[in-house]
Amino acid sequence: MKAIIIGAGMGGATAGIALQNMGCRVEIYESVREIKPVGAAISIWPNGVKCLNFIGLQQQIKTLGGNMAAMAYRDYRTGETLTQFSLRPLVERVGEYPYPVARAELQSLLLDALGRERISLGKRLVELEDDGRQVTAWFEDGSSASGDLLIGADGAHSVVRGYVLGHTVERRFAGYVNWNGLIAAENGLAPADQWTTFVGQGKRVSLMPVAGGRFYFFFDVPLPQGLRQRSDTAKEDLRGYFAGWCAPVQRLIDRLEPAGVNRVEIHDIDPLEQLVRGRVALLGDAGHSSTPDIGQGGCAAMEDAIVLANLLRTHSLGIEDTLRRYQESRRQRVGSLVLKARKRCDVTHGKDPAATEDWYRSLARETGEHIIDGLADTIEGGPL
Ligand code: URC
Repeated sequence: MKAIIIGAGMGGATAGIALQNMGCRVEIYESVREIKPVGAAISIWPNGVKCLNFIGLQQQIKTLGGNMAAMAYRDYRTGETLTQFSLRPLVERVGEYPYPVARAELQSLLLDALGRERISLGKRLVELEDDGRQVTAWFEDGSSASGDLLIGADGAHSVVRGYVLGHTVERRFAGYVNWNGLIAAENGLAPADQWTTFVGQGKRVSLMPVAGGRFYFFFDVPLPQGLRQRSDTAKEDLRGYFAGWCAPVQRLIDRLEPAGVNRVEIHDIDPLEQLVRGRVALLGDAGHSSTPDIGQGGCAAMEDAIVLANLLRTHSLGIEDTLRRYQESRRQRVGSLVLKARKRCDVTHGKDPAATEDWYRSLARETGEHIIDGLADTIEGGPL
């Protein structure tokens, strides 16, 4: 069997490794000339970690992952702790640790495991054809590639999605802007082994431990789309939005290197009815584009990859049949993750200010159980 994969991001690379592990030939085509992941870091929750374990990267992910032993919410103005609790009960319940990781390091790990020679860069997909026996992809440079199946792992702006659905879909602006990056951990910011989030005014500032004594930080601010702000004005912009916030937040802004800060207008896409057409399947953001509010975008892409590879290995009624089974096994799961993230997004970012105030009050009563239940529920919905 030969698979053509469009896109060498997390989902495409994980699918490539999983398929190679089962003896499938894999060719990956990536539109950009240099792979630069969006976002400085990403949380790999235990459902995602299990997918990496499954494809043989258990030791490697452990090394890249931060030690996130605890979780805390703090009041934006006073810095007072609203709730703080160990994540150990979560780990014991689901059987694996969560690992926040630097995106570039994860990407590099995946590409090395895959074999970089499998990837052709600068290949922008322009057309697809499925003749019932083979799928052929044509690229902007006039070249083409054929295989028994094609996986569209070409991200939120997927071209393959248009082919599968027969129409284009609009991304939905989620109503907030996210600034993110990596910074050296220090106690003046937050404890180095804790995921700490400052909340207030429908905004948040979050610090997650990543290996190498670093934090992944992100700032969320409800804002309209299309403001004329750039990453290099991040410091001034954030000083304005977070005026009056407590000392650790001011310290974080002071320490930022604007060149390393990403500014992202957050979008998602309504859950899709269809993830496959004939011999073509959507995977990752191409098939379900989520806000980052439950940290499941990358995890869901990796789940897709291992489910698809497993079905291809264990079923024999033909590619089309297997892809339909993939769609049936994934559609509900990925749709529910998109909607769960959207719901959390709205509560966190003050869409209904009364609901957000209720949430702040509930954090002051939280002992960890409710939050861990929510996290475990999401994690246990995964395939492993
Ligand atoms: N939860 C996460 C979030 N990760 O696990 C993450 C969030 N990354 O709410 N937001 C973000 O940018």
